[in-house]
Amino acid sequence: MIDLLLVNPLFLFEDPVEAKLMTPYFPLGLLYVAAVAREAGYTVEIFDAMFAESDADFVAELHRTRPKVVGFGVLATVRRTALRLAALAKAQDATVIMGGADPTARPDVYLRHQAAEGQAVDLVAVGEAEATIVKLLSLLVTDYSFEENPVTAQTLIRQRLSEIPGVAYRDETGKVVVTERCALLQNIDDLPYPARDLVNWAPYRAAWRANHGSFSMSLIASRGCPFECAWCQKIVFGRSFRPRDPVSVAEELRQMKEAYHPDFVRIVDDAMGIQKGWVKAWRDAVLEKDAVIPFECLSRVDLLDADIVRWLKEAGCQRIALGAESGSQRVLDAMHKGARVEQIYHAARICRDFGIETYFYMMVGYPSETWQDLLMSAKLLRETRPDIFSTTIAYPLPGTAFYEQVKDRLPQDDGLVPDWDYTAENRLLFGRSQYSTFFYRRVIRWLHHEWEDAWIKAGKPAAPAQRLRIRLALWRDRLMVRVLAKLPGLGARAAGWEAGR
Ligand code: B12
Repeated sequence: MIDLLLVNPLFLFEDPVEAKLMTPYFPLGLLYVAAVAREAGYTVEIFDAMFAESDADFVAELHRTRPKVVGFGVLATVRRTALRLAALAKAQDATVIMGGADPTARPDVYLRHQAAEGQAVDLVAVGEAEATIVKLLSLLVTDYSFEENPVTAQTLIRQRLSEIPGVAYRDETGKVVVTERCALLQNIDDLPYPARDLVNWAPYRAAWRANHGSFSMSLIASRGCPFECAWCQKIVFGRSFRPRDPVSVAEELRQMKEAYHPDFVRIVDDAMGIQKGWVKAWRDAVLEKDAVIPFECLSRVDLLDADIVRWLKEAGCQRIALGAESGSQRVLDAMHKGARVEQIYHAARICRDFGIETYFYMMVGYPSETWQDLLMSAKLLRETRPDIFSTTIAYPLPGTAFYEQVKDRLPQDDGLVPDWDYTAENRLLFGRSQYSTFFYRRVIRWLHHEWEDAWIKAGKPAAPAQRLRIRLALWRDRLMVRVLAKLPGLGARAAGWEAGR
């Protein structure tokens, strides 16, 4: 019998987007939770649904490990799966805890969820959870054992829960209680490194190499982001910026290199370069420890200058992802992006000068965006020519300013905003948007063809047949989106998004 079984509830075969991308990363949050629980003396194992074939694999793991507590790390995309697996864990009499961004944003959804045999979730760890999980394990595993007297234990545990910050639970009347937020960790360097040794990396390595030729793992060097992008859910780490000791981050890289031989690393910080001096100190430490692994990171266009980009390059950076979002200053301002369109051009240029690839995140469908704004995004993509880009349709996550702005206009489902799923994403937003789902789907394809065409015009080698195909597709898309933009019903909708009708 083990104390804690931690679960990554993402089955690749259930997620069409992840299955197509085939860039699986094991969630770092679970690995930090595992590391602190283990350090506190508890026995911890992991069930990773990523490459599992069915729920039966999870049930077999429950039978094998007989965990006292089962903890799930959950994003909105896997909420349904997590709740389904939670019911299976509950059936084995485990205490079920949910943690991560989505349970933090809406603990009531989890605690009110009814499975066939009653409620599937006992507790939600709200926010940064390393301190919370140790307190919860102490309560659930060390102090009270459900085996001895389940009813008394339940009552005593409830009384004690109210004293633990960062927890949501149901009181004896069934009401959801959320205790005060747990203070953010003062010094994240006190944390152990993520417990990567608990994960079976073989299928990850195989999937990455088969699909991309190189195996990538992730690492986080800082927590939090002080910027205010209105759609960004900062519900776990907030706006405080807490960098780790650069030498410790370099040492973690060195150990990863030695133990797992990744070909590539994804640094998942919200924005690299918030403190310029940190980047330089980290570059020095990485070089000194011979810890260079080619990596990619995310930054902001207004943070990058030639020094930062050079230091990143020297530390092994191959690609920088940038939230360009839109070519329209008006839309960037509406998003509270805090950056200027010229800075997108500038950042793309410096990265190119240093031989670093750029990946742009673009967003369409943000409230108040017009056809003119979309034309500016197409122009931006043509003129900056990022090496890669992807386009997301704006999705209001709870806890964001964007969500607050539009929540009264979202379709409700049983009093709750419906789950994220890849088909509902569009329905959810565009049920009341200015343009139709169909229109935005065409816009995404059109932007892609503008970008491909610009690369060919800039001299990228392409066979004549391919050039012709892209040209024709571009003309077709241009015509289509222009017509759709003017067609109420099919392209444009009568109701104005900004007007809130
Ligand atoms: C890296 C990353 C990714 C990577 C890798 C994800 C992974 N599996 O590791 C990729 C690119 C795949 C990705 C994809 C997506 N992501 Co993402 N991603 C991130 C990012 C930048 C870092 C995540 C991370 O490692 N954080 C560091 C760890 C230490 O923090 P943490 O996970 O929050 O864990 C802490 C607590 O939450 C808690 N906790 C977590 N798990 C558990 C479990 C238990 C039992 C307990 C007690 C506590 C606990 O304790 C941890 C330690 O304090 C975050 C932003 C952020 N700053 O966190 C967005 C973020 C998590 N992603 C987000 C989104 C929207 C997505 C996508 C839906 C995007 C899309 N359009 O497709 C997809 C969904 C993927 C999927 N199918 O699940 C949102 C989450 C929205 C939500 N409420 O679910 C975030 C918050 C971005 C944002 N600011 O809006 N993502």
